[in-house]
Amino acid sequence: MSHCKICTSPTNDIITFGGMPVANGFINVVGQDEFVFDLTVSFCTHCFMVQLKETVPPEKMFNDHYHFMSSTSQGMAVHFEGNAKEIIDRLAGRPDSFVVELGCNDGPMLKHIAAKGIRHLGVEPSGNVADLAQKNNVRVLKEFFNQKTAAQIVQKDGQADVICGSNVFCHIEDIHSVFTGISVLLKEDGYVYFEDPYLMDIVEQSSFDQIYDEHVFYYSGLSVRELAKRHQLELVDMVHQDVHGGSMRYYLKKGAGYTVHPRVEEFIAREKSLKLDQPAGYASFKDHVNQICHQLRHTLEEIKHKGSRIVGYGATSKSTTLLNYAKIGPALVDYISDNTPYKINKFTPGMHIPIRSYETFLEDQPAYTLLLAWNHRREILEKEKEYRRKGGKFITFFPAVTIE
Ligand code: DWN
Repeated sequence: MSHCKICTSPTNDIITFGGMPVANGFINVVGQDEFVFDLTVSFCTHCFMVQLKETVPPEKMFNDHYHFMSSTSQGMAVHFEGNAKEIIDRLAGRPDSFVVELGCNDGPMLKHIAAKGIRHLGVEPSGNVADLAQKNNVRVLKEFFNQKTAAQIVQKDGQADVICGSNVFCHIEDIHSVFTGISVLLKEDGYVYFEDPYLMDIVEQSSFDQIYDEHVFYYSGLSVRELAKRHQLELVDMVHQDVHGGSMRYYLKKGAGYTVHPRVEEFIAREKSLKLDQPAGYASFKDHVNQICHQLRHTLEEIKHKGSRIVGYGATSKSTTLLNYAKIGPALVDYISDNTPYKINKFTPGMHIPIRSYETFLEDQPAYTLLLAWNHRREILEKEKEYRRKGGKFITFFPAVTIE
């Protein structure tokens, strides 16, 4: 029996994927040692948090060889610029404001804050991406964020008007230390926002590839409201984001008694109508996941049987779960094209599919392309109009396998 990382109550398992390598553990040579852990997701009936049962030490995931760069997607660049604009608008009229972003990656959001001359700090433990942020004129502290780092920041820069994080809060197992840090760092009238993949989207689409080592928590309005209360914060708004397969942005303020936007109750009511506050809401998830894996393997095998070639598009972190659980390797997918220089000529964790440059894909024009970066579907289909015009087809798989 395992216990909730938030409230220590016993948890119920939702699905087990078995032994899984770390999602960004791309290897240089096949045969190289790979760290494997048991990937299981569980649910706490007491505080409603969906979470990984076994976790990987943060240093094994976020280090000087982190493979994911936020700026690889044009769509996300636009999204982060929008986030920066919202902060700039909200801070208008507040003198000498200070913005802190946790996990700023290579700086796609903070570079816009920096360009406006607003005081800011990115807290980023992955040294290689932090260096890139600095090249974008972003001020960075290369550390994990917690109470101690928060106190250091306050001593040097004072308290923050805004503390934010995109695709970061769900990565941190010791989330209590982050919230304790927030209570130290945030001004009384400041606000926090964070956005992460939304549990309701994951359950509704069965998008199980969002489940991997880096994603320790799968947040909902139900769980965030409880977590916030424990740290004397109030969930005051929720805004759905059409990125990364469906994300939710949560806004929190210090204390209680604020006017809470009616959207919060509406989202929580929808979550309850799907029974995400009880084990019944997760009962069919495993069957849906297994159906998708079966259908996808069958589709790929049929295509290969007919003599066509398949390549992958986007060596995503999330595809580690899909490829390993559905047992999709180089016998089905020749290679995966990716635009991250750091990933080229490496092999995917566990299934060892080679990664090739985008130029390879363009020259190759394979008949079928498995869209592993399905969360960037709109952007990629737009970019690959010519490939499709010439007859190339994309295969997607959530909520069901589709060829388009
Ligand atoms: O939370 C996380 C999310 C936000 O980012 C992290 N834990 C790690 C990472 O997850 P991911 O690797 O699954 O994210 P993406 O954004 O789905 O990765 C897209 C991959 O596809 C990148 O390697 C870049 C590549 N790509 C490409 O080759 N051509 C992406 C686009 C849009 C393209 O046109």
